[in-house]
Order: sequence, then structure tokens, then C-alpha cells
Amino acid sequence: MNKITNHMPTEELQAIDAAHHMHPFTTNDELSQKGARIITRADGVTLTDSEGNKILDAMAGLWCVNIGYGRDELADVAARQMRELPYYNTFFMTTHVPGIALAQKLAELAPGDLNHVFFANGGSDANDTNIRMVRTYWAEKGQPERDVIISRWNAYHGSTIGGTSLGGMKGMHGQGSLPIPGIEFIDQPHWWAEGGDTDPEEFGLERARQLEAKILEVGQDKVAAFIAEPVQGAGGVIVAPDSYWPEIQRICDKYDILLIADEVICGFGRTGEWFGSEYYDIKPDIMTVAKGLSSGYAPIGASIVNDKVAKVLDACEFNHGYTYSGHPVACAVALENLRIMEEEGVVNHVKNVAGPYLAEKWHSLADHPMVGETKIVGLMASLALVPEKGSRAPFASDAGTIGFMTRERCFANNLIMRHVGDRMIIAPPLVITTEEIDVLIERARKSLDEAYENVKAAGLLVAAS
Ligand code: PXG
Repeated sequence: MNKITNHMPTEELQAIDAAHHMHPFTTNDELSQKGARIITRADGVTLTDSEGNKILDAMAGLWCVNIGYGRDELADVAARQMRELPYYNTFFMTTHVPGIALAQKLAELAPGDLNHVFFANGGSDANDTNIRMVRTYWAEKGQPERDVIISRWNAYHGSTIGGTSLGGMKGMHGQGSLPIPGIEFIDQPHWWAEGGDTDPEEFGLERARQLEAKILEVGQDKVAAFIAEPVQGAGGVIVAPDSYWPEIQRICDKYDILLIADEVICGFGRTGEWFGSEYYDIKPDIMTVAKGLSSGYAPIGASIVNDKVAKVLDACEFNHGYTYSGHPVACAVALENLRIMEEEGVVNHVKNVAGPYLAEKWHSLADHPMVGETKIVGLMASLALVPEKGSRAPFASDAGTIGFMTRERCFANNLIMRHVGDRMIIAPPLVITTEEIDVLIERARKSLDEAYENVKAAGLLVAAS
């Protein structure tokens, strides 16, 4: 068998990929017809594909390459750690230096008394850990019937059985007989799509109070926890009205419900604060982290737990763990990533430089004839595509048709901007410069213009009645 290299012709690589590689969230038969785009290298915010195209990655991979591609320091640390101690576990009364150091660093960075770290391999399995943690917490406190976790429709919490169950994506629940028992859902605070005639702040309160209603419906003595992303990422960068989070916090406090903040996307600077919980001034009992923890250079996730919950869990044997919980190489890489973020002031760059600059440019797209609202928090942003300026009516076509057409123009213009339904989203590397933001916006506008022409030509610029 020939060795597969970057130098093989694209079609050959695509054919082998199609024959053997099953892609996530993909209709693989369709992909094999089209051929996957092959990314061969990357540097800073720029990807290079097998045809030599230079693409601005405004999604930071999958919301994770926060310090940008091509940082040799991380490669060096990984190589050094692999030579010194490539693997040892943290079960059975052992530990190792990278695990100790990263746990301490996370306790220092995380707000309040979130001082205890349980490692996982990514966000999905960290959320599985959280399900077992909160249920074990209540069981240990003598309330084992307190096992219901409340989540939100259109949330994303991962792809494992637990992550999918916690997530509110109905298309995912349909595959695999999910959710598991004991998960309940309330509506998302998505004013643009679901707010009707209500004032946004009133709507935010109404959606938060659904949590209270759900607790009372299920019974306070049955509810273990509420889980939510500070800003819904994969759901379409949905930013809740300002009234929402304070009310959620009030309700969690009032009913003594554990609050799990899923910071897999919002954590590590994405919002311009270290954590989305700080941006919204919420006080979670557990935070889920992954992605930006290592800037995607190594797979790692964690549950960061406060003193109250850790005190109970530490007193029992928590029969849970992954072979690679606290993998030394992933821990070493994450530590180096955090060191660079601190040394280079990356969070400050998001808050005071790149964030405000992108916000101004992003909002300027609102004058486009096919753009409804524009939303941005830190360096995560979304815009609603609309058939009729000045109205929140969706397109008559199947949801996602126009978003997909727009994304295709972005691809053609060497910009990775994603669509969720008919909403376009970006989350670029946090180190993006103002010059690179100019290029991003220029390509986004060009792609919107071209998509608009295509949509008109196809007779699809029609609102649903
Ligand atoms: N929680 C949140 C909030 C996430 O965004 C996960 C958990 C799961 O993490 P892992 O590391 O197990 O994937 C995520 C992941 C997309 C997309 O298309 C988003 C994610 C993953 C894959 C695709 O937006 N988020």
C-alpha cells in the first residue's frame, strides 16, 4: 500500500477518504460524490488546502483553536512530555506533574470557589461526568430521587449518550432512542426566532421563568441541576436578553438547584472574559470546559467543581474515570496554551481590541439587504438571514437552504463561516488582528452579495406566510 502524503493528488486522497472514512455529522454518500476539502497545513488564522487555497478560518477549527495555528511552543512541549512521561493514569492513588499543575492552574483561573478539576477527553464526556456527578452528589446527601437535569431545546452539550441527552437537538435525539430518562427541557432564550411581539427583556424573563415552572412541575425534590451554555454556540450563537441570566441564577439559588455552565465554547477568552460565567456574572457549581483549554492542539476536557460539590464527592468513591483522564501530554499542552494566553494578554485582546473592532464591522453588515439582526459577544458572532428587511419572518424555503447557499459562497471566497439553519456564525481564533478582521468582513460581504444574487435568481427571496 502506498504511503499517503500531502503530495498526492486531491482526487486520489478524496477517493481513499470516501472509501474508508466515516465523517461526523455528514451524509457520507453525498460527501463522496462531492469530495471532501483536504486541509494540509495551517498558520495563524489561515488554512491551506490540498489545492493551495489560503482560507481564513473564521471558526477557529470547531471553535477551539483560540491561540491560532502553528504555535511551535505547543509542539515542543508535547514532544518533551512524550519523551519524559507519555502516559500514566491518575487512578489507583497515582498522579503526575502535568496533571497536578493543570488542575492548580484551572482552580486559579476559574472564578469563585471552583477549585476542583475532574479531567475528561473533551466536552461530551465531561458532560457525561457531570450527569453522574450531580446525581451522585444528591444521592450522597441522602436524596437519590433528586436526579432530573433540566436543559434547553436547541442546546448543544455533545455527542455521547449523555451529551446528546443533555443537548436539545431533536434530530440528534431521534438517533439512538434518546434522551436517557431524567432529562427535561425548557425553551431557549432566542428572541429573534421565538419572541413574537414580546419585548426582548420581557421575553428573557419569561424564558428564564420557564425554569421555575419546570422545577415546580417536576417537583423541587426531584431536580438535581440545570445545565446551559452562557451563549448557545452550535445552536447558532444565540445571545440571551440581558434579563435572562440574573433570573436563572435567582431561580437556581431559590430552589437549591445545581447550576452547570457548559463553557466548552465560551471558556478561555471567547467572550472577552476568561469564562462566559464571568461575562454574565453567574455562579455555577460546575463548569464544563474543553476546546480552548488546549486551543485544540490536544484533546482534553474537564469538569471544574466548586467546594460545595467537591466536599460531598470527595467523601465517597466516585466510580468514574477515563483511561486518558488527565493525559500528561494533553495537560502539558493545555498548560503551555494557558501560559501563552496569559503572557500575550489574549483575553484582554479580545475584550479591548479584536472584540470591539469586530463588533463594529459585524454590525455594519446589518445594512445588507439579506441581513436581519447581527449579534456578537466577544469573538463569537451571528447574523440572521432574512427575505424581507425589517421583518423577522423566516424564508419560505426549508430552514437552512439559504444559509447553505451563503456558506457555499463563503467557501468559494476562502472564508470559513458556518451556517446554522439560516443564521451565519463565526468564532475566529482569539489572536485575530484588526487587519485580518478587515479581510474577514470583506469576504463575508462579498459572499453575502453573491448569495443574495443567487437567492433572488432562484426565486427563493420569499418569506414564509
Ligand atoms: N458542550 C458544548 C457547549 C459544545 O459546543 C460540546 C459540549 C462537546 O464537546 P466535544 O469536545 O466532545 O465535541 C461542545 C462541542 C458545531 C460543533 O458544529 C460544535 C461542537 C462540536 C462539534 C461541532 O458547531 N461543540
